[in-house]
Amino acid sequence: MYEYLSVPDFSCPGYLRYDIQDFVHAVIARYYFNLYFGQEVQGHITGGNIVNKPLLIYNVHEIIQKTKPPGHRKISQKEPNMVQQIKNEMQRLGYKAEVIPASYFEYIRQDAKALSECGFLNKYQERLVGNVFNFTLPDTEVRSIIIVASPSPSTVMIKFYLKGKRIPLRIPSTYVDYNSAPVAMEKCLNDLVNPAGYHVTSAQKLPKKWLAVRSGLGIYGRNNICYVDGFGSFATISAFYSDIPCAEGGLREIRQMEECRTCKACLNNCPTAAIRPDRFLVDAERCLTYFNEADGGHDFPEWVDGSAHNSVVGCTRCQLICPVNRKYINDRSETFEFSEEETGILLSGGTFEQLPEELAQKIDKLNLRDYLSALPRNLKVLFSREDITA
Ligand code: B12
Ligand code: SF4
Ligand code: SF4
Repeated sequence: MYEYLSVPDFSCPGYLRYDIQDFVHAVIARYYFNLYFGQEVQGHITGGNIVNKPLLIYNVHEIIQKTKPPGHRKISQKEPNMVQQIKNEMQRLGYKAEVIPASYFEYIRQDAKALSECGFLNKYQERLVGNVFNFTLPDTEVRSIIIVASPSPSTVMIKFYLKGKRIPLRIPSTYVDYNSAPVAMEKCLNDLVNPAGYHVTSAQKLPKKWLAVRSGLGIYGRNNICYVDGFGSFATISAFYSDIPCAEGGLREIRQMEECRTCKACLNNCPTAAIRPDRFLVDAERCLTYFNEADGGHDFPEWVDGSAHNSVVGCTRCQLICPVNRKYINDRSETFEFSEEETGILLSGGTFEQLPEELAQKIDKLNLRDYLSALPRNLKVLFSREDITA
């Protein structure tokens, strides 16, 4: 029986009998099995009965020809001192960090290529992987990539006042610190490494969740979100280029949490069926967040039920229901309020420059500036659930 996570030692990959015989091949095959077919295929890989074997073998061989991933070895303990100092300092500040050598960038690039060729990406994801991410290293000297996870409150509460009613609404984890966390971390890192002559710069255009999982910082949940020990999925992930030397070690395989084997809570609680039972990759074009982060020129599709909406922007359904997250629920106690007048201004859809100063400050503190044009549409649908027509 093929066990995705419980094979304790990959040096005994008896579960793959075909052309895949050695350690490295088995590790890659395991990864691509899951990439292409999702974990539902596990039960089919008994007695050599591989679903769509030709496709798998073809892909595995093609990938082996092009890359020789370093496999699933623990990152070397003999890392240069600075790398260890970074990890220690981040830990001291309540964050978690991993550092991978820039030479591994090629494997990340290959992952991206394999992913875009797997045939399961929708147009949006194809655009992300093909055009939005930038897999070209900057011209400055880059020797390593630092990936940092910082805890984020599970939700932030906002109270809106409208037509004499008080309407409490949520903002999900990671929105309020999406921009501020990388800036704060870049500063901390530079304060630490600059005296030794090293530099750190933000790497916004890298696939951060992916780097977090491949570097060993986190692990996927069925909801496609990255879980970090000590934070659950309530973690903002930031990535940085640096000129700090980093020992070669191992990239981790793409893994899913043990807990997901016997749980489908996120799948069942997803209001738009974006989490699919037949494969791992989330259907991003069905995710509520995809619709409510879009600017106000886009209406919600008719098939999205009114009861699906739950947050000012984004969605909390697949995270708040997760049993692994239970012990990390730490909604931010500070509550933000928007008066009747301020709520009215937000509903009218003005630009940031048109906002009164106090309102502009609140919007910035909540990091909602990028979503200003989305707010009238999002708030109207949420208010209508309270029987208030905005
Ligand atoms: C584009 C984007 C979106 C899009 C598309 C999401 C998507 N899944 O593609 C939309 C708008 C829908 C979105 C929604 C959300 N997002 Co978003 N998003 C991003 C962004 C910019 C890129 C994500 C990406 O790489 N997509 C491409 C797909 C192909 O990558 P992937 O999902 O990792 O795919 C991998 C897995 O599917 C895996 N895989 C495939 N098969 C299998 C099989 C098995 C068994 C396993 C284990 C793995 C596996 O392989 C793929 C490649 O490695 C990142 C920031 C960044 N620069 O990285 C934030 C980011 C991923 N988002 C984030 C968050 C918080 C969210 C939301 C929770 C927001 C919310 N509350 O509403 C939702 C969650 C939706 C969900 N369930 O995934 C955080 C995640 C933090 C974390 N702890 O993981 C990030 C990292 C932002 C940040 N800096 O913190 N997001
Ligand atoms: S809700 Fe269940 S299946 Fe979904 S990520 Fe959490 S443990 Fe995994
Ligand atoms: S964020 Fe909401 S819509 Fe998107 S996958 Fe999670 S539960 Fe589904």
